[in-house]
Amino acid sequence: MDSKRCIIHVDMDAFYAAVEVRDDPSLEGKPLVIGSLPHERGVVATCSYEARVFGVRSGMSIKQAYRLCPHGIYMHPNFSKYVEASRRFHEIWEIYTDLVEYVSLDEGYLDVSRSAHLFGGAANIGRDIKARTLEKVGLTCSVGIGYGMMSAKIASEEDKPDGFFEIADAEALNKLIIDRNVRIIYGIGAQTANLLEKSGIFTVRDILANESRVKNLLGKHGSGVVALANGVDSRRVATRAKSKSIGREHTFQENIHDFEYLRDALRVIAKGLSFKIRMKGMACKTVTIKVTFADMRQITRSKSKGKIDTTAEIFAIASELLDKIERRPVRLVGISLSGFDVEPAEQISLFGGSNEAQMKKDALENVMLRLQHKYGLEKILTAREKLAYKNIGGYEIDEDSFNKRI
Ligand code: DCP
Ligand code: MG
Repeated sequence: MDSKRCIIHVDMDAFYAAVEVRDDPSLEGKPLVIGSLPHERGVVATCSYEARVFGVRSGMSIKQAYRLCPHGIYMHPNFSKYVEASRRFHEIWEIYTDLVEYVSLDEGYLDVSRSAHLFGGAANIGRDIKARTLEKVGLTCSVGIGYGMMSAKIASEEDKPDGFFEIADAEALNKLIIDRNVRIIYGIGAQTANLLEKSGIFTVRDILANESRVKNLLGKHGSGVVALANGVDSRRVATRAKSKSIGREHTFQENIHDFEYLRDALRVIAKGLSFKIRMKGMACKTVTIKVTFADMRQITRSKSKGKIDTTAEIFAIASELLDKIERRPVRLVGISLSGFDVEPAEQISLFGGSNEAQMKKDALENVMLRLQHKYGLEKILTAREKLAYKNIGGYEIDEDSFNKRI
């Protein structure tokens, strides 16, 4: 399993400085230093690339920066602006996957292993993120695509600013970094690098030629470093804890007697839920429907199957469960999905496969999913769903509305 991991690392370019330039175009092309002012005590938070030419760097004392770049423009940071910008491009990232690790305001990892095929591949996602971020937030970023987290991060640094770089596999990584300083390896900081240098180990090549020595020198840290130097990188994108169940429900304005009407509501809910879990690259085992009758009595009915993720599958089960419920006036229906410890569907293969009809159906649903994503969920509905949508009177998608991300 897990043969093809696909990780994207995004890092904004000269982040604080870029926001200031965006908001005041007269700063464009100038050496801009964000941090303390030259007469204050303090450091450089960041600076524009024009200031970097003079040797100014993040973390440097502002006095030193001033010596290097006396004609620069010096400004205090405006944190609230950076937080707001960050919120906006995080929303763009979340279009493509829910597996996001937010490293800082301006940097994050996206695990798109399971969703890349929905968007025509990871490279397309990377290009899309760059274009949307520029268009919607007015900022450039650098995107790295890797087969693991370290390769993605190295890739994003490779072509900065406004970069785009891909490292397809361990071989490509090896080629790129073999003669670089050991500090390119994730987890090797100044101290570790020093220790290695004292043993004559300066480059990745030196690590590979001295694996057991490195392991001895670095103790339990050592085998991880050696593995990474060999391109073996299994670190996971650390997202917030996965939920045990995902559900949506709808309360009707008036009690419903017509079960066909309820079925329509379930159809719309099923669609939203399918969309949601498939975007996360998830599938579930159990579908539960919840019904609250007019007298407030509530019941749930569940059914489990091997692997469920499409609208049709969720709806079929929900509909079957609905049939078993006594026919009394209803004020609320909902569906929840659980049992996410199941491997999602394989990517659709264009080359054979035993069940061609099913594959075609899946392919169609994937196209739909992409369109929904692009245009908003409720705009792309099948005729039947359109009717259902209309029938239940503008069903409100829950707070995770996908439209807000468009
Ligand atoms: N930052 C800071 N102090 C530091 C380093 C960074 O306050 N010592 C802040 C300012 C940066 C932001 O964090 O704008 C992001 O840090 P990066 O290291 O990603 O640097 P930049 O985005 O500014 O530049 P780059 O284009 O190199 O990513
Ligand atoms: Mg940055």
